[in-house]
Amino acid sequence: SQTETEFAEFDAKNSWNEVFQRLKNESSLASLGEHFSTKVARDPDNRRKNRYRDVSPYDHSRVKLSGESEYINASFIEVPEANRRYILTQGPLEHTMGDFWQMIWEQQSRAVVMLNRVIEKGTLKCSQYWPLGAGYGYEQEMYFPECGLMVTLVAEKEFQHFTLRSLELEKLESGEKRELLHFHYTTWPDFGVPSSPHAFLHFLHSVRGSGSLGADIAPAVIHCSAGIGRSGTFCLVDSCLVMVENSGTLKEIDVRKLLIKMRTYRMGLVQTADQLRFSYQAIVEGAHAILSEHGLEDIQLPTLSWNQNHADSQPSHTTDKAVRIDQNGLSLLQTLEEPPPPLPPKKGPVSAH
Ligand code: PTR
Ligand code: PTR
Ligand code: PTR
Repeated sequence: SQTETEFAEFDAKNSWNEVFQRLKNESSLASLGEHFSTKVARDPDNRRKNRYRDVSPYDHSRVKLSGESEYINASFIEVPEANRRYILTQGPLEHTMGDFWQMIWEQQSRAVVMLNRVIEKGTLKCSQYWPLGAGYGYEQEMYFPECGLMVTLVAEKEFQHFTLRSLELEKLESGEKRELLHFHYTTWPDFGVPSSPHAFLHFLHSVRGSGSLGADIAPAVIHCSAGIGRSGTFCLVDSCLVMVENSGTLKEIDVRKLLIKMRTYRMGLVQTADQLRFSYQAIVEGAHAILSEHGLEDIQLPTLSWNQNHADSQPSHTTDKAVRIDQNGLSLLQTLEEPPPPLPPKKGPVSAH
C-alpha cells in the first residue's frame, strides 16, 4: 500500500522533515482566502479566551456557544470519508472552563478525550477543569456558575497509559443529568509521540469500543493543550483506521491528503514531523491488526473496567463494570475482568483484500 511504501521510503531517506514541511506548505495553500478567516478569534473581546496567540479556530468551522459571549477556541472537524465528526479544542483556561462545559452540554457530547497532562515540563498546560475527587483529597464536585453546571466525579480507573473517568453533569436549573466519559491519555508529551503505537492503539480501541466516536451520537470533544498537535494525530489515526475497517484494505488511504483536508477545519493538526511519522506507524500497525487473518478479533477491545468506589479511595468490594455509550446513554454493563494486555505486534505486509 501507499502508506507502507511511503513509511519505508521516508524512513530510508530520512526525509520526514522535508515531507512534513511540504505538507505544511500545501496546507497553507489549501487554507488561503476569506473562507479561512479567524476574525472572531482575533476580536479584542475574545483574544483572552485563546490559550495560544498562534492557534485560532477558523470562523467557518468554529463551535459557537449560545448566548452573548459565543466564542470558544474549538472547531468541528468533519471526515465524511470515515463518517466521523470531532470537536477539537484547546485545554480550557481558568476563565474558559465554564465555556468548555457549556459547549459540552450544548453539543450533547458524551465523551471527552484528553491527550495532555495538566502540568507538563513544569508548566500549566490546561486548567484542572474536572473534580479530582476524594482519592486526591479534593471534592467530588465542581460547580460552574457561568453555565449553571455541576460536574461530579462518579468513578475512576487507572490503566497503564490512561485514566478513565465517569463524570455526571447536572444542569442545576432543570435538574437534568447526563453522564460523560473522560478518557485521559497521560503519557504523551507535547510536541512528542506516545511511547509506542501499541499503547496508543490500546487507548484508541478503548475509546472506540465505548461507542464514543460513533456516528450515532454527538461528536466527542478531543483536546490537548493547543488542541492541534496531539488531538490532530489522534483524529488522523482514528479516521484512517475506520476507513481501513470499512474498505478492508489500507490501499485506498492517502494519509497526507486526508490530513491536508482535515487541516482546513482546524489549523496545525499534527505539529511535528515525528507526529506525522507516528501517525503512519500507528495506521500501518493498526491496519495490520484489523486486516490480520483473525480479522477484528485481533483488535478485540480492551475491556474498560473500573470499580465504582475508586473515586472515594475506599477499598472497594464492588465489581468492575464495562462501559459503553449508545443513543440511549452511557451504560455500565456486565461484570468483567481486568483489561487484557495491549495488542500483540503484527508482522508481515498488510494483506491486499
Ligand atoms: N504562550 C502563548 C503564546 O505565545 O502563544 C502565550 C500567549 C497566549 C500570549 C495568548 C498572548 C496571548 O494572547 P494574544 O492573542 O492577546 O496575544
Ligand atoms: N465491533 C465491536 C463491537 O461491536 O463492540 C467493537 C467496536 C464498537 C468497535 C464500536 C468500534 C466501535 O465504534 P466506532 O464505530 O465508533 O469505531
Ligand atoms: N504557540 C504554542 C507553542 O508553540 O508552544 C502553540 C502550541 C502549543 C501548539 C502546544 C501545539 C501544542 O501542542 P498540542 O496541540 O499537542 O497541545
